[in-house]
Amino acid sequence: MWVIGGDGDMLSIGGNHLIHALRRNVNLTMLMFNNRIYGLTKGQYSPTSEPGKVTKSTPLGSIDEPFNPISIALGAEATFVARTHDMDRAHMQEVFRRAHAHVGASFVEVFQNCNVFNDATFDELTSKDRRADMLISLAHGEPIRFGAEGDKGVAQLPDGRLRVVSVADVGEDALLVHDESRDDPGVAFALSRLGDSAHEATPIGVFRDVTRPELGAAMSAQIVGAQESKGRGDLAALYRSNGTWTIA
Ligand SMILES: Cc1ncc(C[n+]2csc(CCOP(=O)(O)OP(=O)(O)O)c2C)c(N)n1
Ligand SMILES: [Mg+2]
Repeated sequence: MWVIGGDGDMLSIGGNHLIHALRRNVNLTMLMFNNRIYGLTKGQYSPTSEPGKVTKSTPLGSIDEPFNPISIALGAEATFVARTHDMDRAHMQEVFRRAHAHVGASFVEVFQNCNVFNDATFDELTSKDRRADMLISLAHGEPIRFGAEGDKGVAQLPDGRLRVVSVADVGEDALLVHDESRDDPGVAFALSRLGDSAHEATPIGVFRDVTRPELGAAMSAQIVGAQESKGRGDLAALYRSNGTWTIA
């Protein structure tokens, strides 16, 4: 089952449902189209609008700290977390295909332009001429490297933070090797904090892909187990069991 929503729907209006669907690993493929605005209702600020954003509901500029959707998903114990963007159909298809193949909850943030109410919000990252230098494409098992000439990369500092580096300065061996399957979400979280604005190099691709029992299967197994050990339930007997009272 696919769940398609916006940044407003999934992080604000239905934010509670998103985090618990992720935590419980419900078998849903969730695509969150992030245009950093409430588009359908004609241009109010959203949980991903940048500080200072002037909209119809923030005429003096937003004073809210925005959410980072990938950080939220990782913090909510999501088992599959990825990001793609609307200017690269091949990348989008591949990420959607992998999200759908994942068993359990998968969350995909899609950077999406809203040409009516928030035009060009991701242009610095996704436009054809900027993409190579501004999007850090994550590939499992490979050193994280990007730039038109492959001259930039991501390295981990001794204190755990990640930093964009020049490969010529640090050498290829110093680059972080991407591993989607790390049990600990710490490195994926640090990756989600890289480029935490639309003006800095920003990772795209799969941040995390791990296996955990999916809610529906786990619940079915529990019911089958209960039936095997206790026999079929008797609803009428349950109604008349101890916890009932007669109100005079
Ligand atoms: C519970 C609830 N509150 C408010 C609305 C009204 N509403 C419909 S769409 C929307 C904003 C959606 O913004 P977003 O999810 O970012 O989607 P976009 O239109 O930008 O793609 C709102 C507030 C609603 N449909 N349901
Ligand atoms: Mg929106």
